[in-house]
Amino acid sequence: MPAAQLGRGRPRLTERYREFLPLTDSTPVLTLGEGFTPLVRLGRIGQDLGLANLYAKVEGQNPTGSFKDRGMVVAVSKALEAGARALICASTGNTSASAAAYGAAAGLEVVVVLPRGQIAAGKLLQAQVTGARVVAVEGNFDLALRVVRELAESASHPITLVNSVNPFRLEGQKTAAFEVCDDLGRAPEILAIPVGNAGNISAYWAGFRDYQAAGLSAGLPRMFGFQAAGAAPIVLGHRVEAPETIASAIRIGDPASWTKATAARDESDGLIEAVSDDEILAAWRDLARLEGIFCEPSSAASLAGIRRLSNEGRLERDATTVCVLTGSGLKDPTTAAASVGELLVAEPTAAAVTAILGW
Ligand code: AN7
Repeated sequence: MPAAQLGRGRPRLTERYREFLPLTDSTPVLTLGEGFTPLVRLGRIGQDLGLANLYAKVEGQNPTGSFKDRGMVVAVSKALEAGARALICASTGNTSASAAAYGAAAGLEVVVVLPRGQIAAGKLLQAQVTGARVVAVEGNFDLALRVVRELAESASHPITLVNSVNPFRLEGQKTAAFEVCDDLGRAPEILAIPVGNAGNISAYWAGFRDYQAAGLSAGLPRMFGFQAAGAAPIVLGHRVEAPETIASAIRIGDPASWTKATAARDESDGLIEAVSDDEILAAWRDLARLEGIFCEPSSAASLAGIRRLSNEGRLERDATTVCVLTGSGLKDPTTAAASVGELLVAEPTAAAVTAILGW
């Protein structure tokens, strides 16, 4: 297939930012339509908090419903270029959904190793339906990652590890920072983001720096990372053996990109703090009810953190603040179902519906 864009349709992410990506003329072209996600002003929540310039980067609008697609498209393209036949990853759910989809599109075998019983229902189904072989192991994500790292090193046939320890993943994920700058016309002053394995905060920071160095954006944000309180190794300064939080995507006790994340924090005059499950769920509910944005619970850690800092008087009111909402709410129907009331049931008449609504 020719690499050229046809007509005036939607551009391809890997073309739009090609100069910043490790792609060559011999890298196969692969796309599911990743990137170009909206930056949405959080008008009602911003007003409540007294923050005039509060935005969400809605990453749930990627092809498999999370930001992982930005890095996966690059990692799988490079795996194809290198002659890989199979992909492998560990995951809290979104990486496996993305790897399974891009692997299917590329015609590669995909194996995902997941912590048993800890994956949101939608994510597990995505991997299964798109044809990945799913292996559930007892234990947590950190253990599963250890297993796949060993497998990728020792396997007798060419198999590519597509966790974020694969450098092409973070290269692709930088594109989200480029988009934020393009939409705002400059870098934001604060970038708030959930932190799990700590790849994304590292990728954003690298992206903001690259874009500024290329003369394409002015300024650099302070990077504000938020971990769930029960899975906050970077905040505590030590590994967490049994991480626990309702935010299953970031239930990680030993982040692979720990050092990069603390460098991003320190170089940007930022912070990495913990938010409780209650704070996460409150932010998640408000994003849906006040802004119409249905993200997954882990994603709301970014807004939960901003809300806490705002309430503590630690934010400048007019600072341009972007909360990254990393995944779609449809991923985790179980948590969603537990948060809503009983369905109203009525006879199919206007009178019966009127009565049950109390109008
Ligand atoms: C929705 O899928 O680690 O700090 O295996 O799915 O870059 O790890 C997911 C992580 C935030 C944290 N929000 O990003 C996986 C996985 C959502 C996520 C994160 C994840 P990183």
